Amino acid sequence: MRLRVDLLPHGHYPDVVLVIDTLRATTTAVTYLERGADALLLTSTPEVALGLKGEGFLLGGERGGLPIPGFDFGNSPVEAQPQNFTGKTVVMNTTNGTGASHVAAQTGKHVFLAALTNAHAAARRARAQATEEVAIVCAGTDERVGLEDVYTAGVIAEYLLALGEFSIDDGARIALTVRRNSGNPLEALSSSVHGARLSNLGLGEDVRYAAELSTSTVVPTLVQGDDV
Ligand code: 3SL
Ligand code: MG
Repeated sequence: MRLRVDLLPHGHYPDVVLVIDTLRATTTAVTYLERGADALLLTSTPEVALGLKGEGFLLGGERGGLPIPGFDFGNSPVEAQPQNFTGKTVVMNTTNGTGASHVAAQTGKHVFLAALTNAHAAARRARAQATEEVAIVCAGTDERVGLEDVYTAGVIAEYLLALGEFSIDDGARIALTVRRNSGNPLEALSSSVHGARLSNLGLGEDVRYAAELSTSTVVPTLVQGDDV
């Protein structure tokens, strides 16, 4: 079995893919489902999301970290946490996370969303489904590598290596090295460029929430349907 970590999304994924956007899209996605959402729809643009607004659909997303006009929610797990989304589909559009998911879904056989909050469960699901490769794909920010995503990839890689034999690529070695040398999750996320940017926007609570390790067993699964 191969374990591969892509520091940014690209390429062909033949088997299982775990998409990571720890700050904040995949962390928020886990929270929506934990809080009862029936499903998530990840759209290609905010306009597509706005076109779906109506009965049974709630819109969540951001640009520049801030809520998109016309959307019901930003991209904040702390905002989502006290809500009840039972009976609702949450339509998400974010700057990097939803796009990375679309890249993975083009070829991946089984595509899951992963974060620190569901790291253990995501690793177990990936190991159970994979027949040849687990690819961990970091969303990054504006096509630049994000420490928070690589750190999370390293955490999940550690869990996977404890679950079975893998041959690992250089991306996985880098992620494991980052995980071992960047302190605890909150230290790592807080010291990242995007973590600092969110804190400057007054969203430091989201960074703290996203740094909680394996608090959830929810693993969002991408189901490919009509192109949205
Ligand atoms: O880039 C994304 O998809 C977002 O998760 C970024 S933010 O943390 O919501 O600003
Ligand atoms: Mg991000």
